[in-house]
Parts: sequence; C-alpha cells; structure tokens
Amino acid sequence: MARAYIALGANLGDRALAIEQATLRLGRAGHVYARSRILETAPVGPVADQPAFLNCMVALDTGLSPHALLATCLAIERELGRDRGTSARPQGPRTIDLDIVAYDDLQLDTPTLKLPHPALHHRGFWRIGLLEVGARIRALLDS
Ligand code: PH2
Ligand code: MG
Ligand code: MG
Repeated sequence: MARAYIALGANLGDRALAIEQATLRLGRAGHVYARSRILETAPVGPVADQPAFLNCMVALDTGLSPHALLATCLAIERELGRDRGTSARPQGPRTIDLDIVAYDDLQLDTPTLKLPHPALHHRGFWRIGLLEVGARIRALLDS
C-alpha cells in the first residue's frame, strides 16, 4: 500500500461539483484518507486570461502502481467531461484536473509521469493543501 497525494483543480462549469465527483471516484483507486480545504486560487502559469480555480489536495492510500493510478486519474477526468481535444490549451481552462503530486517518497522521471510533480515548487496552494492533509492525518491518528 502506498500513500499518494493528488491535486484536484477545476475552473470551468460547476467547479465544486467536479471536485466532489472526482474525490468520490478516487475511492475506486483506494481509500481517500484525508482532504484539504477547497481554496479558490488565481490562475498560475502561462495562461493568465482564464477563470479562477478551485483547488484541493487529497491523500489516497492505494494499492495501484503510479502508472495505474495515473490511468485512473485520466479516466476520471474523461468521465467528468474534460476536453483534451486539439482546441484545449495546455495549462488552459479545464472542467477537472487530477495531478499526482507525490507517491510515497518515490522519485520517477518517465515521459508520462514525473514524481514528485515538477510544478510543486511553483504552486503555493499545493503546499498549503499538503500541510492541511498532513495535519488532518495527524489529528486522525491522535483521536
Ligand atoms: N492548473 C494549471 C494551470 N494553472 N492555476 C491554478 N490556480 N490552479 C490550477 O490547478 C492550475 C493553474 C494546469 O493544470
Ligand atoms: Mg495540472
Ligand atoms: Mg493534469
């Protein structure tokens, strides 16, 4: 069993519903152990002219390998109507995005998956999410 940290983001359509639906569906990849608050964040990266995001972080205990977990994340994005067609801009607006930020302390550098996620250093709200998830896990263990 591994612990994966998955960042959820949405900035099109019903953002909160997409995050709830994605979190529920992650349950089929393992056990959603803890989740951070949902934060509204200004877009970061090259595409500034897009709506604000809702972001949150999930800690998932999973028996899936990193690549199997990635396949599940991509399937959930598809199920929730994510458009990855030619008109979709890289780092542009999306109905839902699931990014594996970390998977235990694994370091991985493959064409489809890099761990820890290379954008971690640029995403302060991911670090806040990781801190909150860590605090909630400690509170659960103390109770
Ligand atoms: N995701 C991006 C690009 N920019 N900005 C915020 N605030 N939140 C995101 O999740 C995000 C982003 C590409 O996936
Ligand atoms: Mg992303
Ligand atoms: Mg992504």
